[in-house]
Amino acid sequence: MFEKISNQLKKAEKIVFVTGAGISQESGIPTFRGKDGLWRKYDPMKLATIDAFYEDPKLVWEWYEERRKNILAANPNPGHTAIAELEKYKQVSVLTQNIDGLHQRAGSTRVYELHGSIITIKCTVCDFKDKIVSSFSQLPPLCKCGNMLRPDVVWFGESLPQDVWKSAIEQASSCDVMVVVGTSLAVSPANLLPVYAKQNGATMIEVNIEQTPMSSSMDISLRSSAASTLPVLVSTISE
Ligand code: BV8
Ligand code: ZN
Repeated sequence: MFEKISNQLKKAEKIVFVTGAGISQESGIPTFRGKDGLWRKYDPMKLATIDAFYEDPKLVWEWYEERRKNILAANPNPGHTAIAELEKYKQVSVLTQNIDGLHQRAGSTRVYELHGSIITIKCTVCDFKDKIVSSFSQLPPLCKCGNMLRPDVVWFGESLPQDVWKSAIEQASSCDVMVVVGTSLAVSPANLLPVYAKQNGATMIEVNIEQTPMSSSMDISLRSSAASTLPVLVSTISE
């Protein structure tokens, strides 16, 4: 599977992963655009935008609470654990578009959440921010200051957290190997990260059950699943 680049993999010091909803699919979390896609049932522009939130905060909160319950009941899969395991052998960073926290639960210690986190909430007005520890008695939940709380995620039309985005560009621009896993690369600016890595001469690997716009510019693009492929990648590197 990785024979042709096993030397680059063994020599590599810094490996950066860019992950999307596809890496959590085998944990039972629906992807956005696949056949089981979340957005088959819901219209993304209807729910994952600030306008949608102010138009119908209860509906948007119900969507996130349904997803949060699903995520809390899910477990990391062998794809997540392989990436965490690789930290024993290499310097590893994970630039994830996912808000499910499964990389951290699998043991990864350097995770950049480009689109925020479903287990954190923040106030729409004051600077209150906290982890969600239980379910809410009412939706939308209110802050002590009286204003509505919202999920601490990045909605369409909102910019990514500047510090996270800056670090993500630094990581992508300074890695020896980039592994792009389970993302359709449909959403910007996250989909620029593989371009930064390629521009800086990284060895490019893609693991995705479908073709993506960058498949043809990868050194290796595997049409296979994250949970079955990433453990093979790690054993190739750690041999
Ligand atoms: C910004 C958090 C600017 C919330 C998400 C037109 C109109 C409006 C906006 C735009 C527009 N054109 C461009 C834009 C910009 C927009 C954008 O890119 N839109 C797209 C849809 C065209 N981007 C933004 O708005 C971003 N902000 O640009 O700000 C700005 C600048 C300055 C000042 C102000 C503003 C913000 C984008 C973040 C949006 N939030 N999520 C939530 O999750 O609820 S995006 C959402 O999509 C998720 O984060 C998700 O991760 C992300 C991308 O999807 P993927 O992860 O790639 O998932 P997908 O289902 O698409 O693909 C899964 C892949 O895995 C598939 O290829 C599948 O085949 C594969 N797969 C499936 N199973 C497996 C597998 N692979 C391996 N193994 C498996 N088992
Ligand atoms: Zn407040």
